[in-house]
This record gives sequence, structure tokens and C-alpha cells, in this order.
Amino acid sequence: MEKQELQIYIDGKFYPKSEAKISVYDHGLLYGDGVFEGIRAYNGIVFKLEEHIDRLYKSAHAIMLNIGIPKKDMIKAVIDTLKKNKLQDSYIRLVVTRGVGDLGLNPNKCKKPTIIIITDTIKLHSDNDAKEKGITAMITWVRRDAIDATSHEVKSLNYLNSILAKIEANNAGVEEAISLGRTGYVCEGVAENIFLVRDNIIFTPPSSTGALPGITAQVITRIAKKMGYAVVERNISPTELFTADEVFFTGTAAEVIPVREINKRTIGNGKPGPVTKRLMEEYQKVVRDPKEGVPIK
Ligand code: PXG
Repeated sequence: MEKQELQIYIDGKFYPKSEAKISVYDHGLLYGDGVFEGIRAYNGIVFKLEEHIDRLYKSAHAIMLNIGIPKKDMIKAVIDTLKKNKLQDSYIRLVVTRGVGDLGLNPNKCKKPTIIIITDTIKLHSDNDAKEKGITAMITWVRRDAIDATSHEVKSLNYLNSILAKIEANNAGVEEAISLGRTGYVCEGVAENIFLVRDNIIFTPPSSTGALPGITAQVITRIAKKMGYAVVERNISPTELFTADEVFFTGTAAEVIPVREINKRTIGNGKPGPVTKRLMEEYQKVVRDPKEGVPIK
């Protein structure tokens, strides 16, 4: 039987992937003017869907983009797209752009936002042995955009900052990049929040460094506290990262990933540490808990 082509949601209608297109006058393309979310479904449950929708609407509010439909309709649109594609496990990309305007950047010319929902699968670190071995990373010269500029606190379509960081990692032959905030403290990965463990205490940078308030990071903080660990949000220097017992990234796509090397410095004993391993294990249980998400049915 021939596999049905993936169906993409655009503004309330479904299109086969090969025909899913938007205007070249869309300001999402012309100016990166828009917001997005990356979401995952596990075993028929869309993990933390309501939290992702809340964050999407907050990002839109911050850039004065009126999405034009209520949150509950957006949730339904995501579920409908998953159903249409008969998906139980999926990576979901939800994009809302300013919409079609003219070639000038004035957003007032954009009368209606464009809403795109892609439900697909993605290949990630987690598909190889990264989770068992840990990954290599580097602190890049690409500092996180300032908090009074295109800060990653807003999940906007401006990701050139992260892309430049990723290019540096690629060029250096390491798997991931870590950006510092404007004041030189550690901020986050290209699409992941970062944590370190020292003497069984877990530390993570505050969002005042310009990091995105990650939903995975929030879940990991909750899980860790429940396990009895102290989780402290405070500024972290590059040296503290190099000398940590354990370092790990968190993100919707990445889940929890141990870091075994940063700028050629071995982290801990160069293997995923015990705290990271416990959190990875527990996270896999939580993402499949029906209470933690919205069912696709
Ligand atoms: N920081 C940034 C800058 C991000 O873009 C995270 C942290 C982690 O947040 P969540 O809420 O997912 O725990 C992100 C995640 C991907 C991908 O394919 C993910 C993101 C952006 C682009 C791609 O993994 N956002």
C-alpha cells in the first residue's frame, strides 16, 4: 500500500507536503517576523501542549502579533493535524507569521497571520548513541542576542543567532554550541537549556541571560526537586561549566542529553553522570504520563 503523503495545516486547510506553500510576500519569510513552537507527542499524548500554546501566545503578545484564533482552537488544530496524519508519536512545528504584506517591513500591511502546523518525525541526537555516551560541545564566540534585542526569551522566527552558533560547532567538529549571554555568563545551547551538577546540586542560568524559559527545563526542575535535589537558578561562568561534575542539555527535541566535553575539557569522568542518568530515566516516564499532556483522541 502506498504511504499517504504527509498533510500540512495552513490557515485551517490541509495540503499534501509537496503542495504546502505560502506566499513569498509573507513577512515570516521576508523578515523572520513571527513566532513558533516545537512540540512532541509520545504514544498518543501531546506532551505539555497547553504550556506550549501558552508560550506561543506569550511570544506573539510580546511582538504584538494577534494570532486571531483562541487558544482552544489552536489546540484543536494541532490535534486535528495529528489525527489527519494518523500520528501517535510526532514532532510538531507550529508557526505563526505576521502574514502576507508588501515588501516594506511595516507589519501594519499584514492583515492576517499565517498559521502553519507540521506534524513530522525528526532525527536527533537521541537517534544515535548520544544518550549513552554524551555529546561534545563548545562555547562559541556567538553571544546570545541581547535581552533588549531579538532575545531568545521570545520564541521568534529570528534564529540566525542560534544558526551562527551551530555553524561554529559544525566547523569545530563538535555536536553542539553553547552561547554566553551579553555579560559573559553561560546562557544556553542553540535550541536547548543547559544545567550543571556540582556536589549533587543542580544549577541553571536565569532567563535574564537571554535564555528561553524552556518547558523541558521546567519539567526537569520539577522532577529533580521531587527526587530531593536542590535546583538553583543563578549565573554560571564558563569556568564553572568546565569544572562541573556533570553537564546536560534539555529541550523538547533533545529531551535530556549529557555533555561529555566542552571546548576539549572533559566534563566529570567523560561519561554521563548519575544525576543526569536518573533525570533522563524519569523524564522518559513523565513524557508518557497522560496527565502531562493532551490526548490525540
Ligand atoms: N532554548 C532555545 C533557544 C530553544 O529554541 C529551548 C531552549 C528548549 O525549550 P523547550 O521548551 O523545548 O524545552 C529551545 C527549544 C529543535 C528546536 O528542533 C527546538 C527549539 C527551536 C528550534 C529547533 O529541537 N526550541
